[in-house]
Amino acid sequence: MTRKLIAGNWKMNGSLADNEALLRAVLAGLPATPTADVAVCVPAPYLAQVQALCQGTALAWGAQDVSAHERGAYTGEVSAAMLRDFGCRYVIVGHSERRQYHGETDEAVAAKAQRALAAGITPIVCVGETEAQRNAGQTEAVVKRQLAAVIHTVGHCVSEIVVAYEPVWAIGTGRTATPEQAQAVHAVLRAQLRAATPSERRVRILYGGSMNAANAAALLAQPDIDGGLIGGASLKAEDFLRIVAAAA
Ligand code: 3PY
Repeated sequence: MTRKLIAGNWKMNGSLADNEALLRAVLAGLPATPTADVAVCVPAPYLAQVQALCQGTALAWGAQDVSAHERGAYTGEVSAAMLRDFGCRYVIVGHSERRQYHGETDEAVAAKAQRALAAGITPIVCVGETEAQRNAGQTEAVVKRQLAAVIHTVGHCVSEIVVAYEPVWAIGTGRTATPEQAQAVHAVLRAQLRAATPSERRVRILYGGSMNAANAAALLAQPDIDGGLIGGASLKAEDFLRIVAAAA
């Protein structure tokens, strides 16, 4: 069985004081050898702080975006090499908030995933349909198109990525896909990965979209759900730790 991954997505939240309190509480509650991989993806300015607090612990860390470019005149961008300098193991790419508010295309997301892989960082590639697309019966076509762009760009390295299925209608709304709805999409993604690589079982497919301490166990019990990308609940140590415990 694939080792599950529970990754927090702090989004644009935190302060030096709040981060320290949160991380100390998470680290205090985390077993020395957790049965799942655990990570937090934090705003870039706090990477040095998170690295200092988490180095040598069971808590890995990462970022929430990366530039598609290697270096140069790209004001405001953060490169994969910079993330590596700060010990990032993961970076989220293609979160729907970036696709929606920053116009990120499937191709741009794929280029970011490739940059991360080239720097030895695991991209957590987000895919997911809007409510209108679900209602129009397009869920499968949308997530397959989004993942296909990444597979096409990264080739055999697809076995090194993590995929996160995040239905857009379940992000920041408090609504969650039912375990059956999520599993159905995860099975589609699994089949697509199987066709792309013989190492498809190495690819973890996380569920994201209002996963919380109350619904985590049922979602994580599904055969093709290999972990969670956790939004709001990752900002409360107790809730985050309960989700980690549910991934055992
Ligand atoms: C959410 O849970 O709302 C997320 O967007 C996780 O990435």
